[in-house]
Amino acid sequence: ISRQDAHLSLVHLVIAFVALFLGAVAGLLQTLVRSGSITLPAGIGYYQLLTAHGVLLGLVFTTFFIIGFLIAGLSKTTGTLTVKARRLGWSGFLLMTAGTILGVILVLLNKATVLYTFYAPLQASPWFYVALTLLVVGSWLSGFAIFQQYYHWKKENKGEISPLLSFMAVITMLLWLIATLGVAASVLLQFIPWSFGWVDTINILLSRTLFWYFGHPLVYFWLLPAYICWYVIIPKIIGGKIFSDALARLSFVMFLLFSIPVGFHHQLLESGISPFWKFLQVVLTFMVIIPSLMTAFSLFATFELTGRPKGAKGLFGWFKKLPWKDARFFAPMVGMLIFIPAGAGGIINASNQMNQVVHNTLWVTGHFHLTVASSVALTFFGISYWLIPHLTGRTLPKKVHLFGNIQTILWAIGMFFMSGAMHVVGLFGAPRRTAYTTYGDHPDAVGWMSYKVAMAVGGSILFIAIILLLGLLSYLAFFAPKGSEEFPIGEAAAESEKAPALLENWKLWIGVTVFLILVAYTIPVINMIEHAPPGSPGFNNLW
Ligand code: HAS
Repeated sequence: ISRQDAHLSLVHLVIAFVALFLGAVAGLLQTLVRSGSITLPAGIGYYQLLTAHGVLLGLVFTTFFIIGFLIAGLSKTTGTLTVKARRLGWSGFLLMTAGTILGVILVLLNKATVLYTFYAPLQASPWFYVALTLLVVGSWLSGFAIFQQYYHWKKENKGEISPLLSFMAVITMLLWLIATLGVAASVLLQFIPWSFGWVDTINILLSRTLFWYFGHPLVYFWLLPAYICWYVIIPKIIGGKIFSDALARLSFVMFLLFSIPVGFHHQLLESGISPFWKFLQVVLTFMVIIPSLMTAFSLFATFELTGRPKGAKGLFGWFKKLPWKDARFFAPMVGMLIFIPAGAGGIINASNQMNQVVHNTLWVTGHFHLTVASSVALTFFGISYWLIPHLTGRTLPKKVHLFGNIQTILWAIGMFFMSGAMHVVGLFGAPRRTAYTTYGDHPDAVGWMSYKVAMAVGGSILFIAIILLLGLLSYLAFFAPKGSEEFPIGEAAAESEKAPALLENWKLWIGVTVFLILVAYTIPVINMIEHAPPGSPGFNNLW
């Protein structure tokens, strides 16, 4: 891609990996504290570290990586960015970076120890909410950059179906834009006036609802770029074709429709929301599982169709024909494999009765370390192995494949111990988000301790894996041999049907999305406003 676009993409990746490092340090320390292995010096708090870990990895690493990757992908598939798109991209980057720096400083100063969900009545410094606003508004500008470039391509190529990657990038950013409206409303209308002291109280139920209106699609904002890699990049790397362009687009459209009106599945144990609306949103949650099942089907089909011409026989003969030594493939593939149990865990969470058992336990923490911190993160690492040298004008040497694969294996082992222990001890009732405690030596809590130690061991292995990753990426950015590394983009199989233009009818899909959101949220939100219990004055002195 052009130097200017490479530069824009690269600056996003730099911030992403700095955040990954800082977030990993906070993660390592908090797991060691929690298991009772260390005590923190200098008045640093467990929840302060947990906030830094969640914000830096869940919000900063992901958002910057995703936008950097999508910008590069768009430049590759639709041509060099227009001046307007590039300007929007840079403005977005600068605002997001300013918000991130301000937010991280406040977390480090212990002025925003509210965890990444910033639930009221926990109250942060008002400037933390201002920082969040900058981050979100900045990301909107980046989204507009992507829309602008896509629109430009469509204008230049009237009547043609857009390149698959650019279509997927538009859906990802559209999803983000619609979802962040919830968090923007909550921050601007509730948190900022309340934390500056302009109003005395806050409607807690409404703020949590607006958070989860955003919080669930947030997880698909993380997932879709990984799916872009699985659908578009992986087929090229394994020497195959995309099974069906139309199926891939349809699954993305379904994510747009069904990933937003489902936030109540995070609030199944929240009083104040009537069971009918929870039921409706659980039904919609089961709808959003379908595009993932379609994705699994499509991936198996791609693997099999690629293996057959290479002589693969029998039901699983294709397995041996996959390029297991290629780090660009291996990391995302392990991510895919992990997504099978991770997705099953999500289906358990979404089932109302089972949610009563797992909600607010370490099981949920285990779930999201398999989904976002394994399937998504490993895919992002796999992308970085070729994207970084592509952007810096270098190549990916053979030995890096080997070390990259060691990195992936270390990650899988670390996660097996950490997330496995979280899942099991969660079923025994161990709550999430608690500092080291034995609850007055209660036998149950004492019984959880060995699992917490296993979590710390897994966390330490993950930390070593991060150091290895950052070493490899620095090598690729600064020291690898000069040259040009391929930006792999797959093509649809010749036998597959062309995607119908209907899939690019944005008015239709945005219309249906808005309709579903209104159905799922209007009455419950009116109820929350009308029957609001006395608001909370807020609590900022907990730690
Ligand atoms: Fe989740 C909580 C339900 C997916 C992330 N989730 C969370 C939280 C996070 C998170 C961060 O219903 C905690 C939030 C907090 O702080 O409180 N989740 C689901 C469901 C899915 C799901 C139904 N979650 C994700 C993804 C995430 C993520 C993806 C991040 C990226 N989740 C919940 C619920 C809760 C929840 C409740 C609230 C719990 C509570 O009470 O607090 C589904 O989307 C999952 C569908 C996935 C599948 C798997 C398809 C498999 C594929 C791979 C195929 C593999 C191949 C390789 C082809 C059905 C596509 C084969 C190769 C060979 C060689 C064999």
